[in-house]
Amino acid sequence: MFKRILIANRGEIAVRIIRVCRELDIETVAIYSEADRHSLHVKYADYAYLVGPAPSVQSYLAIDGILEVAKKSGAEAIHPGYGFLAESSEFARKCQENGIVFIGPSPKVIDQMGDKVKARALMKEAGMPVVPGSSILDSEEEVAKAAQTIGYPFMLKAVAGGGGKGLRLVRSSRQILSSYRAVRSEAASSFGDSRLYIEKYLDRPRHVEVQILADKYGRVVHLYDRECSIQRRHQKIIEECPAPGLDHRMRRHIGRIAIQGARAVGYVGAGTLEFLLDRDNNFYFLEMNTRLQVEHGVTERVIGIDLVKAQIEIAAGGSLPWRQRHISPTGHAIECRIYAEDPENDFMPCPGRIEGLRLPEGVGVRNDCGVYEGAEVPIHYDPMIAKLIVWGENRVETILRMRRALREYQVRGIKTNIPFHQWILRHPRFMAGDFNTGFIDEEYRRIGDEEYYPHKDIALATAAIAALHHEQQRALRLLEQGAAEKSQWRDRGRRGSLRAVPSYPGRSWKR
Ligand code: MV4
Repeated sequence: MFKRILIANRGEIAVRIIRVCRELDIETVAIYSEADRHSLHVKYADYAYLVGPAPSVQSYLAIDGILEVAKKSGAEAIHPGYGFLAESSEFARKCQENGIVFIGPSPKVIDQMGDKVKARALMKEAGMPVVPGSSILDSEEEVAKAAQTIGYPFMLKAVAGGGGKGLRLVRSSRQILSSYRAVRSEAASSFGDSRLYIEKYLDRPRHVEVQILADKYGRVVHLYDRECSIQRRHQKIIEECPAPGLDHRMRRHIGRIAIQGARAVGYVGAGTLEFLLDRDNNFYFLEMNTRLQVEHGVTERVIGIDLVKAQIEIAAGGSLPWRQRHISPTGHAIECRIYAEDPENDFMPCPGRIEGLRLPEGVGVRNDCGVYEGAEVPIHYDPMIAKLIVWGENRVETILRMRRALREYQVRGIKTNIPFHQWILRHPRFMAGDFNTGFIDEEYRRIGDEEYYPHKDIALATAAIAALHHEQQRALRLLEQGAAEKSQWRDRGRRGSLRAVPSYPGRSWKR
């Protein structure tokens, strides 16, 4: 096992990684920018090195400076966290060249999955369903020609894309030229790669992903699925494990398909395969993320496996100690990402000093928090300051518990999106599991409006609930009545009785 690891990241994820290193008796080396001198990850680590000024390009993205610190500090391995250099094949390659273990997959696999056309081709070959699409298109004429096969509307996408950049919906042939120019120049400036392709457009799909783990000896397991559709401008807000609305058969099927995909590319480490689900639950491979994800905690809670520990063990040459049959979901987990931003002012980032901070506690609650009372939230980085992860026996209990935890959450000095979470957790469509990637756009109006609280519209709530089975209807009626405050709550659902409804069957209580 490694004796010392450098964490090439900041905030809550750096703290998360440092914590598990402590448990494994591995020493930790933090890096920090001038804006992060007093940040939490610096206080938690055994050693800490200043790598540069506040802007990420000069600090958390400065590959050579970070490698220099790694060598100077005697770190044997680097954990990149998520964001920053986590999916930089150049960084992974340079780690290798300097005799330092990059905790993640090989540079080759990072490159292959970073090229969306290549990734699609490899996955299609491996038997995965992919959205009908084209190869690389070098001119607007080629786009027009490919559109004749794919049909309208279609998505024009950057080969190097991912996240929300380099992406355009094209509804008719008249839009081809302007879209082509826009996406091409955006791709060139954002990724330094202007290659494009097109895909058939799926209208407001759900975003479901599968977590996998693979060791160096060819063993691959899946850790079930997550629902990640609650997002705004490609920034995820709430994630759940497992995904509501998948029945057992489909859940197993998508997991097996994900393993097949990971095997096909010779994946090693923790990875995530993203899928789009259409209204009929047809699923299509979208892309593979070759890193630990922000939302890994919901999987950890429901599956009972520490993903960061697994990453470190795999990188150190360990073999996976589980077979697929040993891995099963228990109950339900939801994550609310806490952002320093103002939902009343178009979600503007709200950096500043945290004057007061009280985190929720109690049964089923996990806080992955990157800040403390008195800390400054810098403007230079992502506004996500913490994650609140809640577990319950089933989805309903988890929602009730999350509402309770959000009520306990107090942040003074800066604005946060906590009120926005409270609105989502009371929305009838959220409660019913009846949502997709269009949810926020469709439902969010303006905070302060009466309309902002559509859960007050009982007719809408009743309609959403009408589709559900009897026990679930009863549960959701309780939710409607604010059952959080009542103690006589029982989950009388029988195992298996909730298949194909927007809830995962937790273990039921004896009557
Ligand atoms: C799509 C799509 C519909 N059809 N592709 C957005 C981010 C990028 N990584 C892929 N994205 C999408 N690709 C086809 N063919 C809809 C989206 C999309 C989306 C995907 C996942 C999560 C949230 C999303 C929000 C809007 C659009």
